[in-house]
Amino acid sequence: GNKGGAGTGVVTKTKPKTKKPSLWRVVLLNDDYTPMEFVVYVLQKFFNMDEQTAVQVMLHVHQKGVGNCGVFPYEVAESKVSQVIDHARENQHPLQCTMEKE
Ligand code: TYC
Repeated sequence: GNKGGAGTGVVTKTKPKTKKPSLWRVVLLNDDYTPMEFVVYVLQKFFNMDEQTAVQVMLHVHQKGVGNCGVFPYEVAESKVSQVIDHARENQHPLQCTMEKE
């Protein structure tokens, strides 16, 4: 803002002290092997979706190859991706999950 007032030539810039956390989209990728019901379970368990929404998202990924699970601050998104991949590997499914900046 112009803190000196009109015509003084004094201009100070006010910088916000805190940054908004950047948001990251968590996406699920299709594969030929992970069972549909496993994907539906993952969406309910880790993304708090109701069953109907989870089925819709799973079918979207199955048909289009990729789909949106939600948008979160960086550390939350990172944690979701890890939980999904860990749970998939524990059950020997190749399910892939990643994150992209909003
Ligand atoms: N394509 C899988 C099947 O036919 C189902 C599936 C859906 C897998 C979504 C992964 O992210 C995925 N069993």
